[in-house]
Amino acid sequence: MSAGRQSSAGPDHDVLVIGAGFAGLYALHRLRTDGWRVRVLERGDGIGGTWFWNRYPGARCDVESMDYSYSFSPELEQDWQWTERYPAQPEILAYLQHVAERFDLLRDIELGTEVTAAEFDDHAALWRVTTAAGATVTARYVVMAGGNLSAPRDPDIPGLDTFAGRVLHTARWPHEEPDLAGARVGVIGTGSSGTQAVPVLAERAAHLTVFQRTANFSLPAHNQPLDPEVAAELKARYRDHREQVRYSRNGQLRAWGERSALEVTPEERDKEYEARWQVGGGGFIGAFRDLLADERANDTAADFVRGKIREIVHDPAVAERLVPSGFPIGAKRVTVDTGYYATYNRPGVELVDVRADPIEAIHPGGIRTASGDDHPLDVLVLATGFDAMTGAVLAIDVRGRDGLALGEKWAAGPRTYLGLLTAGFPNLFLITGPGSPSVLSNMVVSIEQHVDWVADLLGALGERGHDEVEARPDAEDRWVAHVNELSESTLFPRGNSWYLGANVPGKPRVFMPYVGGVGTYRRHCEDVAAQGYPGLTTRDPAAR
Ligand code: N01
Repeated sequence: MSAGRQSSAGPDHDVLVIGAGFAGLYALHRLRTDGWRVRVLERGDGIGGTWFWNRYPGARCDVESMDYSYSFSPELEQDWQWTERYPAQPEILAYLQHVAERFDLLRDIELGTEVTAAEFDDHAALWRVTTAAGATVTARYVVMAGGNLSAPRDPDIPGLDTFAGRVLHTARWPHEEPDLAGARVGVIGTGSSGTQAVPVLAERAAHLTVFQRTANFSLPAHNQPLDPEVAAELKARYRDHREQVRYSRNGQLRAWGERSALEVTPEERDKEYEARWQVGGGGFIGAFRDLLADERANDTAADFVRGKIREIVHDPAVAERLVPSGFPIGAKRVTVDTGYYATYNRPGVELVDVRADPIEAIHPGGIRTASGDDHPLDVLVLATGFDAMTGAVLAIDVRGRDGLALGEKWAAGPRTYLGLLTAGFPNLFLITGPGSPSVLSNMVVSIEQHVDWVADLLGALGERGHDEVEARPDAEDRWVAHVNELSESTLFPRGNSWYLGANVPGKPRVFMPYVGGVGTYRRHCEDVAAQGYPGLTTRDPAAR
């Protein structure tokens, strides 16, 4: 379908896309194919978004490679050969580079261009976007494609800036790999990034100290080379597979258990858990239908993983420190690792429980804890996470109708319609925004769905001869209530997770992703479009 450009006069561009990761690249391709004049602004010096920045040792996706890839081009998906079951960061980045070259995207991307402000001009119905270099560009529409996990957080620990050695954040890892040979390395943080980095850092460093505040549940990836026969078999039915994935629960075809964990015998339960543990990956959490809904059911899965930790880790005292407690498995994102727990059996690897013995200060030579223990370090790795879901958008001073600041509108938590638009901010689209499945899904599947929905909406607007679109406040209120109601029926809000904003002091505690599932959500969005977008108001330029 070709919407065609709306006007050659007026704004500099029809659409400005902010971010050149998976979302921005596909947005550029799709919208440009539809005939719009599109420009992408990217703060990094290269494309790839998350996969440009997060190049720490061990960085790997926890979605299988043949699913963590675009589906929009049957030729692309046939031509590209993944080499491992779970793709490592360099391979994903190479894939995105290939996509950018293959679809001639680079000519419309401005690298090293950080957007600092975006203001809607009510009178002209266009966005005025300002960059850190002080340039201003205008566009009719803005697509926020900056990602859900792209505003890294440094820990608020006294003395961090006094450390004499090198400080590295997993999400700002240097392009030239640091030489850690002979170094005493400390890692703060044991979420997905820390859990992936620790086993590799342990191999490279002379001594590794891991500072753990919350023990997390981690599942083995069982990563392996991708069997060419398995890949060929999937490629033979890729189209059909992709269609099923689009209507699946989380953008991956997993076997979701239909039974309750409480209606089977303990032996049957453990057999199922063991089978899934051996397969590897996040599918473990789908073993029974109620693991994320019923605390007693959840306890059975949590206990199984606790047993595994005690089995793997030789020193019982270390094992006990690694055993998570106090929150349901899955309420904080489970991590998927390669040899994480076994790393603590290596000589020269130390685990410090900083909940029991909090970090008091970082000093030039290392880290001192409240008990007075001192940990001398040459390199400090921060795996301390992100201001998730809203951080990247709110880092930009976004002002909508009548100068309303997005930060002000979202002061008590993000409010969106479908996770795609927010009332008072016309012609602004959020790709995988809060209130959509986003981080609870295979991001590539959700990104393609959002970009296609926005592109179809712009096409429909063009057909109406309109060039302004905005979420209706009543539709937004209903959507926010629906998203909240769904999350309250699960165990998700019981973890102090970044899903809730709990990792950022002062951030409102609102469970941000939509938990109803990718397929259900997609059908809802399709219905909205089929009904002519009843939750949106559109405007005719002649009325201005
Ligand atoms: O960040 P996190 P992440 N003192 O927020 C600790 C995706 N991802 O970068 O739990 C001491 O999960 C903090 O402790 P606590 C994935 O969605 C995917 O690891 O707050 N510790 C926690 O242990 C993931 O969930 C992949 O008590 C401090 C850690 O730092 C998301 O990104 C790979 C502290 C932060 O963990 C974020 O993961 C990587 C302090 N002051 C990331 N401040 C894959 O696809 C924070 N912490 C596999």
